[in-house]
Amino acid sequence: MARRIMHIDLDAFFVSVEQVENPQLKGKPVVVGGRPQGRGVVASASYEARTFGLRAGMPLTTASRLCPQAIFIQGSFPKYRDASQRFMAILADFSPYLEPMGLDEAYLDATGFESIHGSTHQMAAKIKQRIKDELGLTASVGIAGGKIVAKVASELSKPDGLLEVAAGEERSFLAPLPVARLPGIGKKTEQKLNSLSINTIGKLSTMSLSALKSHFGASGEVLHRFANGIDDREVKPPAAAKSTSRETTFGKDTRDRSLLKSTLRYLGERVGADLRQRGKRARCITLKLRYADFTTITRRHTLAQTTDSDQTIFDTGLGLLNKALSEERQAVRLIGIGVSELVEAGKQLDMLDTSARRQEQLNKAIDRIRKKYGFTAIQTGRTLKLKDIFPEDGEGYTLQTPSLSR
Ligand code: TTP
Ligand code: MG
Repeated sequence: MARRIMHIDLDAFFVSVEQVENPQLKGKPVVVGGRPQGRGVVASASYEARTFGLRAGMPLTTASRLCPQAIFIQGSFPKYRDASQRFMAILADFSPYLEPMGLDEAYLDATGFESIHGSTHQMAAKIKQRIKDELGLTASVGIAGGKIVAKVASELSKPDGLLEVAAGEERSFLAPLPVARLPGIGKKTEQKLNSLSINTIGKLSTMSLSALKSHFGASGEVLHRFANGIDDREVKPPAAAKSTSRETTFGKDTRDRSLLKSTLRYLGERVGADLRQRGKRARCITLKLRYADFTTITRRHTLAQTTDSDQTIFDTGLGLLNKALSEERQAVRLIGIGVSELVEAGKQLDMLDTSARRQEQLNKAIDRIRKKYGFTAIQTGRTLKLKDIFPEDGEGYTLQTPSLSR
């Protein structure tokens, strides 16, 4: 049976959630990302804002210059996470073969579901209707024989679109489109292709495999398949995350060690809470720093024993931070901490080690209080310092990029 793969992506997701909450924002140029003079970037722009050239990833200062009348919203991650969960739950009602990609998009394998809904097209229309009725959001859906063409189709149909590419028509559907439309082709690859006078996907599909490999190495083969509309990748339920991390950009580049430490402590506690909630322990701790000139470094440390303790995450991160700062004189723009090499928590704790046991009990008690009263209800002396710097919203501090603070 020919495969029918759907790609579903919500339109202007963060902005649309804000518009549902506050209908006065509908039909206007709206940006979620932060204050217009802030240092962040546009996370999401309404389609009205896009007519002024605004795009995700654009510095907010540029956005406000191009469109001074735009309404800038800080946003709030928990709200988008909730909407995302409700969106995914609707999709799961239609097919168990579901692969979420980030918050607002997913692939769904609809092969064999035609008879239930009349056609795959009608199934997609029903999905869109439920998203509209229950969330007040519009989605765009692409349908094709494989993931890559389904995704190109949904993007092409935006906003509020529905585009089906008939079986066998994948290659001719892609042919007239510019190469940049093919997912995976970034600015660099696009420029290189254009310099070879390859401007359309059709032209790309006629390039020989050996020529593509000589220009792009191993990814040349993938380019060749995708340009020809060939994509056998299955729709797979997501594997459990293999790592977790938190990071933030400072309002001003800083050399203040005590601020760096406090922020590291706070981010480390969020990572620790995340680990414990998922019943995991980690063996590897990674510190990330971005300096004023945008140079970014990561430093990792592998522990002798796995951990889920805030104290160990912080102590290890602090060791890495002190070492990094002794090697570099520049001010710090961004700091982050993460854990990886995760294992099931189980009973790996060395029970002879009473200090480890005490730490575990302490972390559990803290998690319980936070669950009930919010993350900042209980704090170490170190993170209290952040009170003067970052706003709180009950769920925790709102760091530099509010729409992504979690
Ligand atoms: P997208 O689906 O790429 O963008 P979108 O939903 O805002 O707009 P479109 O109609 O084109 O799909 O990303 C989904 C959300 O992810 C977006 O609303 C905000 C967030 N996001 C960022 O935070 N930073 C980014 O650079 C991008 C691209 C998205
Ligand atoms: Mg989207």
